Amino acid sequence: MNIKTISRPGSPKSYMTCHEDPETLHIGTLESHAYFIPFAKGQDAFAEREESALFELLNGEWDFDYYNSIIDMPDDFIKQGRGRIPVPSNWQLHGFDKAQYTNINFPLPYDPPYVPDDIPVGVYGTDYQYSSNGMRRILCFEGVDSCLYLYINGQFAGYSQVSHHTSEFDITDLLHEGTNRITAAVLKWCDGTYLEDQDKFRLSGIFRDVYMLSRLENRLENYRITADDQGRLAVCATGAAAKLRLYDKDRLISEGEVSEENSFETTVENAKLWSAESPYLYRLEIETDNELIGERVGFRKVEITNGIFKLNGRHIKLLGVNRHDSYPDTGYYADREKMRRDLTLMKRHNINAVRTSHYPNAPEFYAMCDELGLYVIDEADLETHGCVNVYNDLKWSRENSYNGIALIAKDPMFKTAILDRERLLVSRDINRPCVLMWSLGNESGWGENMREGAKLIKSLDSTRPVHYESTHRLDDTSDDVLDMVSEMYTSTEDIRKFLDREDEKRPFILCEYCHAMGNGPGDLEDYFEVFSSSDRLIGGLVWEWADHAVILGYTEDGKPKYGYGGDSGERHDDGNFCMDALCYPDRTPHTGLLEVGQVYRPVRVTKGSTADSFIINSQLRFIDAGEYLSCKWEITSSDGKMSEGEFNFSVPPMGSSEIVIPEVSGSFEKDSYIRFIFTAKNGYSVFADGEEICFEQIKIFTSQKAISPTNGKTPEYTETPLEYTITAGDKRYIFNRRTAQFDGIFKGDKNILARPMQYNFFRAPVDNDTMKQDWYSAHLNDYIIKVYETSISQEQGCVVISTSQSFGWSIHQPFAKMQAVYRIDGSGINVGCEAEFSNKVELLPRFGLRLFVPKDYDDVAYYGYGPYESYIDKHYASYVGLFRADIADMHEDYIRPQENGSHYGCTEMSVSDGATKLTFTQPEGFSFSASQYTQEELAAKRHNFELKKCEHNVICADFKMAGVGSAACGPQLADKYRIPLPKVSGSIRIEIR
Ligand code: IPT
Repeated sequence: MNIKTISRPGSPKSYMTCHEDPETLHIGTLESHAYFIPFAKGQDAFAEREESALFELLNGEWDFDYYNSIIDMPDDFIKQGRGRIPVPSNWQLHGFDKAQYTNINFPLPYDPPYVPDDIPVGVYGTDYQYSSNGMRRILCFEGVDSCLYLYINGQFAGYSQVSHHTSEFDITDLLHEGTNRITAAVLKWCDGTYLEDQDKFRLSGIFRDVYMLSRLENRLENYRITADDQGRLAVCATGAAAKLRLYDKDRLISEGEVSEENSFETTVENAKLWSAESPYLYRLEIETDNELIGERVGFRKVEITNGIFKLNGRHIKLLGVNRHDSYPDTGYYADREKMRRDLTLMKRHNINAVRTSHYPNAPEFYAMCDELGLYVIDEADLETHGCVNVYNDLKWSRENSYNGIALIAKDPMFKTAILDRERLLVSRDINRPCVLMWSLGNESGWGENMREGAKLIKSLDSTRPVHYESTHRLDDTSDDVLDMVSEMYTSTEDIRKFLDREDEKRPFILCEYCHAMGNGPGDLEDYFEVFSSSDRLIGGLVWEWADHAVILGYTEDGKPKYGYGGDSGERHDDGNFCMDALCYPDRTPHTGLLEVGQVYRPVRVTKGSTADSFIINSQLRFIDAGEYLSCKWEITSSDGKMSEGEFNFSVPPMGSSEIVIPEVSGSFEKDSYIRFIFTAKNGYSVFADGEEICFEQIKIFTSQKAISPTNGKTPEYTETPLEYTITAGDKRYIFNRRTAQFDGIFKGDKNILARPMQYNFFRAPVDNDTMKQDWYSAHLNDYIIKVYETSISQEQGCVVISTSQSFGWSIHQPFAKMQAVYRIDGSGINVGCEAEFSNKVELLPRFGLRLFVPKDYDDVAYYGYGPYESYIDKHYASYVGLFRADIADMHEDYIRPQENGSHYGCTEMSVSDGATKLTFTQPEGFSFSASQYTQEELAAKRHNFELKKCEHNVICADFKMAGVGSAACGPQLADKYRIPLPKVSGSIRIEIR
């Protein structure tokens, strides 16, 4: 049913014919131009835009009518106004319609340019007071999903789509003195929806600021600023002529005029250049007859020479992150405070680049990146990912089936729309120094339309390279118009292979890597190492910045209950794939972000040429790290701190400098480490002076290793057919011969074991454990024990129990067979075991012991990687030290519960109830976790707020724990982070004191 046939001719509804017409993208809008906000003369043009006398913010409560279907929207919808909604917002977060989380799949039938007849519509209305003063009124929407029909006093004023772009309407001719009615009918879907298939909650409405500008008919329409690394500034303009004044802080350094005929050019001697490390900005005042505009200018040059990406003549690495506009409370809306919070948090974790995945952000975002110093990959509002499933038949084995993604990229129907999106991107953000490259979009395949898009961008801006991940295509359209090769989730080995390619001279970027879903990523340092191996590698951007969530309600203690795909009753959804980030939805850092902060650190320390010397290697490209960083050091062992000191240093950009710490040559008995702790000074980045930025820990002494010798008097034992009882002073052990498990470990008459001590092969799958089904099939989580043999004897001061057993379930052979020996002495047990796993276990998550202890065993102390959760491949934010924690604080509260809180590289761990202490030691290192939740509970629940605490505390002492990797959307866990199979042995000492 066409909208035309259901509405009265002449009614406002009869104008609604654009949203299924891919050639009609904007009606009544001004030509797109560089973003700026004019101020009145005499004002401070560098103030926040709300200060401008020519700017009226129209945000606030608007009238709102929601219709499930455009068909049911009455002809006189303009006169309605029953409900209210905040502008900006997304209507799904205000009780209308529901949020849908879909990643790749289109949220509507693929039938372009058509969309379903029953399109949900939100009709927004507000009043605007007008009194004529010779100025035009320009109504600006910075973001509306998916399109809007605009009416002023009931008269059709225009139409626009492209959700993440500014649409400006000169509405003056439709205004009358006094109260005027602005109505925006926003449709949930339009033909543009096929081009906005980004992996996100699908939300609708006016989601960015709305404002009115008052400007003269003859006005400055657009201007272009270029400022390079030689201090050359050029400004050209269209519309009115303007006077220009360039300031360095408050000092006027150059002035002149620009007009349509004459551009302005000047050279600043010894210009201070802009970079993420030193985001120096000059101020340019642009003055016309009645307006003043404040621009911040950064002198810098981006280039690619000989396959090397450079800023200001130096190769830089982008150590970045992908960021979506996504907030549980405000949906797609990021106000200035939220943007600043995100960007500051990035800077605090040494991130230097952000890709605006996968659409342009609000204009003010870029001003903040200029100011704070972040390199931006600015991406067009374009993703057609769902074509993958449209094009392909159901046989997923088909070779190159992913190429179907390029369906729209080569479809002439969408050429105009794709070019429109590229033009809008460049024209709005062209003056921003932070934008180092343009990105054509995401996951839309390669084809003629994309090629034309790249060419268009190059014609609009020759000063920045063009980025796009063009891997998949349906024809042989060349991608030689792209300035770099971009891939996502490529393994480190394949990146190394790229470097060997003879046929490819362009640099390489990983526009997405280290999928940070849940407990991960575990391969950041490996990627950093590869990035550092060649200047042909531009670097990479972690996927992604913040978990996307909706708030389902609140817990009794007032915490939001976060929901994800499937929690809103969607027709189809992609579950928790939107929880794949470095921050929780409220921007509390995941431990993954702490890892990023450490891996992306500005300085690294390595051992020097003599035993007591070290080399500080700077990762910075433009500033002397010593000017902004101080260093403290401390030498520690499991006995604590042995010496400490501090020093200042100087290290040229990308250079190194050697320092000597004589204390390192002292004599040590135990494993000893030196830790260099770098703190900020002289206002480094966003850090407060004295604040810790990063550290480096280096082992300086390795002691001889031996499990502690046996202690005390030889214990006594008794045996029955089903049980061994061992007595050692006030300790008593009950060993169950039927299960080959200790049922009891008594100190006095108190049993420390609330359940039998068991072997543990399972962990609550982390999101990256993509092989978890194999674990369930093998029944690693709920095995049956078969005991072949048990024996007991007294040997060398110990009681020795030997067992032979297996672990399995129905259907298959046992997944593991094991021989174990327990040597019990006066103060504890030395556990030793050797297991051989069957072909049903390809990747073993863990191998260790699990003990359930009474609740009052809650005081945990350990010597190993802390204070954060740590794994073999995810321990860079942690260091080896002595830590103490309450068990309640050792849980990392992932929204979809999963394995968490482990500590890697421990040589000792103890848990105590204040009177008795249970201590585990293994000088070669082990992992442990101490938790109030069982792995079964963590594995079973979809949300953190559903978790029930176990009636006991759960101690897992793991001989080995597999790495966490980033396989949810990346390469499989590297061999070096797996538990080597099929034969694995484990040993640990357990003492009871
Ligand atoms: C990649 C997308 O580009 C990104 O938007 C996000 O969806 C990510 O995956 C998964 O979280 S595409 C992937 C199929 C390689």
